[in-house]
Amino acid sequence: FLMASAIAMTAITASGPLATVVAQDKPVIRMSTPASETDQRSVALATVFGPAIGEFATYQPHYNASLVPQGSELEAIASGDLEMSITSAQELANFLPEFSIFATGYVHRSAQHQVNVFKDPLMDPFKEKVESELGVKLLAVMYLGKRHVNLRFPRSEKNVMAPADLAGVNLRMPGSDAWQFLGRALGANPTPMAFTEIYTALQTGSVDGQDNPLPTVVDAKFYEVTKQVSLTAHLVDLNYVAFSKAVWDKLTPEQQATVQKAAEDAAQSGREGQLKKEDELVAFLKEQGLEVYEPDLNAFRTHVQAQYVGSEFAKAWPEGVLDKINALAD
Ligand code: KDO
Repeated sequence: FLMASAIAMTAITASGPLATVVAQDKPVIRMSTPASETDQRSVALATVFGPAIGEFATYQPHYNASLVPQGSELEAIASGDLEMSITSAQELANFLPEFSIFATGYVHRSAQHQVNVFKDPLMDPFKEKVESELGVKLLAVMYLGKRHVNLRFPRSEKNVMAPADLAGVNLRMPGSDAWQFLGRALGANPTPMAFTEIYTALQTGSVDGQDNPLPTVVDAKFYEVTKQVSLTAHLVDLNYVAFSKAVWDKLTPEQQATVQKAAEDAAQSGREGQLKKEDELVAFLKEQGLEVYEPDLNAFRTHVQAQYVGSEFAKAWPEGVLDKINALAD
């Protein structure tokens, strides 16, 4: 960007094409997500991350998967068609199977536990592999929230207290193996589907339910087309702030430090916003007429954990990492 400022200085006295070169020279950081503009992660990135890097780069968010379809963001970054996304461990596991450990039911216990894990040295080999194999830097961990089972049926028709109660329930889960496995481990019949299609699928009954944290149930208005939430908390879910390594490598060390801090600050702000909403929204959902209740958590935890033992996923986990994660629980 030294060059950019040299051009900029020339441009003060120049006009025409050179001025255009200057305008384009500040890199545009396109961020694509299936999330809406009002999602807490989107809000945090737009209000904290974007302004913090504004001096040397332009943050350009694309919501509702309008730029890149859900699940294709990492390939888009690798091929230079995208600079940033909020990716999931499940998406990373498509390329690097060991990431399924962070997508496993009942492993992370809380938002703070996610931060402890992300900052621990256990994470270094994971981060390095994402960089060297996918050309992506994982800058920070964002809190999505505790995922619960959200169904179209009233509780009188389907009372979800234990995994057996989900037998035959057509549960929309995001479209990757790690997600589908989790759906089956819960006892349901998982159906892969993009996030942006859920509302209509619930409305028309082509699925019986979906799983997401309460802030998403409210933000995406799923409560308008569902009748109950069983608070299974089967996944304390996260996203990573994913940034193009090719773009990163062109930044000065000062700019890199600014981007790093901006991502961490945005993640912190988003985490606070999301936790606050999770607390408040049970009451809101009840006001909307939904039944919100706690199932037998022990039954769910035991059943889900048992499905992972000896699974193809567990075989990909590096030795000792699960114990380290467990030891970092707050
Ligand atoms: C979803 O598709 O259910 C999911 O919650 C998966 C997450 O990894 C994340 O991509 C999220 O959707 C989107 O950001 C929309 O909130």
